[in-house]
Amino acid sequence: MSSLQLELTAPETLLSLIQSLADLPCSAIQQKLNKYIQEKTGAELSFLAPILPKTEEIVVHVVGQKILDRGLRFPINQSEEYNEVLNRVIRLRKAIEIDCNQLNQELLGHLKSSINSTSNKVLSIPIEHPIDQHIALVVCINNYPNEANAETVCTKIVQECFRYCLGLVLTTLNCEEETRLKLQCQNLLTVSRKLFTHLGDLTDLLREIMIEARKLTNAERCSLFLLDNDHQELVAKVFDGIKAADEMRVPINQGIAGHVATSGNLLNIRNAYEHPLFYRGMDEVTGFRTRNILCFPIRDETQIIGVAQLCNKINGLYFDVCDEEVATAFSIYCGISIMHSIIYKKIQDAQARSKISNELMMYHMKVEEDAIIALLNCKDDHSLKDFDKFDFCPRSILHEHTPCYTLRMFDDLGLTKFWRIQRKALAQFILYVKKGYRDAPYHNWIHAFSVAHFAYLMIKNFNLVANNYMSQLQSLVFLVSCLCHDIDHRGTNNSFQTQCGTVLASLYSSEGSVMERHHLAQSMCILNTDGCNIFENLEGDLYSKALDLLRNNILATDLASHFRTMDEQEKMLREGYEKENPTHQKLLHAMFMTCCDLSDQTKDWRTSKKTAEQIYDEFFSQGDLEKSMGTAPIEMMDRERASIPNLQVQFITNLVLPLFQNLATLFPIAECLVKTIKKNRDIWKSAVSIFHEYSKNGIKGMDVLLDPNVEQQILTAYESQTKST
Ligand code: 7OY
Ligand code: ZN
Repeated sequence: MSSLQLELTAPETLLSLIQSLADLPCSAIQQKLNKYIQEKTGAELSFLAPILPKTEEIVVHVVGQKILDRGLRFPINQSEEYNEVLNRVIRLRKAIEIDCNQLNQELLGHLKSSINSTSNKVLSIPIEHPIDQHIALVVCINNYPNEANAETVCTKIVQECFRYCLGLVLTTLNCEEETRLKLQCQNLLTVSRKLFTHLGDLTDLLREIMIEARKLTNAERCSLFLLDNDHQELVAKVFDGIKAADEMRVPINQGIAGHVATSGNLLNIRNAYEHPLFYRGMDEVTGFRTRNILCFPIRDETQIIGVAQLCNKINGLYFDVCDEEVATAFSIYCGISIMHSIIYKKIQDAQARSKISNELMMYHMKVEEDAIIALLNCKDDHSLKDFDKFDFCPRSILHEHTPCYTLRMFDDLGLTKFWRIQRKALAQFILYVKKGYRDAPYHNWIHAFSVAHFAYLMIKNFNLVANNYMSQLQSLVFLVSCLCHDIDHRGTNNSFQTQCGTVLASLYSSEGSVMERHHLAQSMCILNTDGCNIFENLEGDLYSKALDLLRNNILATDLASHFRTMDEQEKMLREGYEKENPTHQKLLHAMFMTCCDLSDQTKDWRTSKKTAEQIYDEFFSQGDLEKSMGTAPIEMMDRERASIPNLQVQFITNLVLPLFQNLATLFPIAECLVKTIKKNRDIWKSAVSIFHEYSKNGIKGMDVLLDPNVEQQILTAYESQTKST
């Protein structure tokens, strides 16, 4: 190169330059441009320093012909001298000549290795973006010819070159920045997947987090602190990949980590020893020399839960904006996975606690060995005739004899023998189930016993097993289901649980049938108790089949479920029951369960009345409870408003009667049940006007029901009714 040309470059020269740039990666483009500029201006070295508008940093990728391992990034708003110069160049839109030593250290290192001369002049030339004022490119040239107007000529040459090439350079740069971001995202996703496989153990997870954080940012060391809000301290459980012998605690207002924890802002410290918050003590003890630090907060959805601290950028002077970006994104994954891990641990603890309290409960529920022996030795000397007839009333059995009669039902149906059930396990199971019932007015053990008795009656009188309406397994589970179906009932219904947000509702309300799911869970709990598992001997898939049947049966006792399937049941009976059809079986068994549950209405009038007393006692207690909580109970549960005989007539007409009429279409001998139900309903009908008279005198339904004189009045009214029709 002889001397600088003042005149403009021939268009062909620039056009062929552009042509040679087509479809090259950005680094190659920069190499060609540098070569062109060096040749044209006689500069010893030149490089492009594009300013990224988003992050306001300068990135140098190529110096002369040398492609750097990684882009040198430095923010233009940082108060280093070189930046001052750059800022002036950008602000004044004017080329400025400076001394080499004013350059950024790291950049200077690269320049020094590429130039021979000792002259250290640097010319920074702004390249203006034609549209967006903010984007400018700066090209620096070192050691250009020492001529009077060299500065102006160089600036002209460079600016002219970029009038043609800027668009191409910017587009390629943008494209490469996008690619970098895409890779960064992919990296983060891979890392997050890794983090989510370590949720089981928080220490494991924290160690993994540190390893990944170091890899992502190329850091020498990493420490992680969790915030202990109660003590206002930062706790390092794992320190730099090595499990600390003792957890290290730092007050929240101390040091760099403390500052980040309290301010919530990321801190990128280029020179640790110059930073006022840096504590040298640690380095002095460990012999490690901290050069720079990238420290960032880790949050859950609302607050800061910890701080991560990265030390010493490997193959770089300090952490750049890219590292800051990665750290910020990474910290989000950390926060989520740490929170998940903590919640996971809490769940496990809760499960363990629940298991322990279950064991405790079972321990205190424990039935005495003597009671089991007594039950096993009980004789049918209080033998009852007609125990297996539909008009037998199980409520008439002495309460202390009920376990013995329960055992007798299993024996009488041949279930104990067929399934080779250990008598001791069965006796213990029965006593546990009995203990599982509370003494609610209606939903107590006697209800369970009478429901089971009706199942026994159906199996026996309809000959369900021999007539292929049921398998031996279904028959066994049917009886067991009835015994268990209301276990631990609290005398309040499902809508009460949901409305009051009881613990049971929080467990089951999303699935519906809150109480029934609880009855099932309690039954499973007893089955899982030592010595109680009467299904223990069931082989192969019979055990899980039994549990499945138990579940279907108990859930079917929710009247809401009955109302949902009623139409289907009727359709099935209209179109003909198919014994081998599993859907039909399930529908029929559900119907059987409802029949058993409402079977009190198939007994004599005294039973129907006694049942009503208990049910309204329970209903009105719930109503009182609701009133005390400030909500209005439904009429049926409001002792001030409920008209008992009317409710009974409706209940029997709309629910009980159709149910048993359906039963009788399949089993004609059930016709006697329908007859009794109708009679009970008619007696309740006769009671309507009597209750009405009393209510005129301000006497409430419950008091009328319990009045011994009323019983005779009702029957008299009924008899005169039947005579007249
Ligand atoms: N006889 C009964 C129940 C009145 C054998 C329950 C109700 C109650 C009424 C609609 C629904 C209910 C109503 C059983 C028996 C047992 C029925 C569920 C109840 N005579 N009730 N009753 N159930 O919720 F119109 F409480 F478990 Cl009166
Ligand atoms: Zn029940």
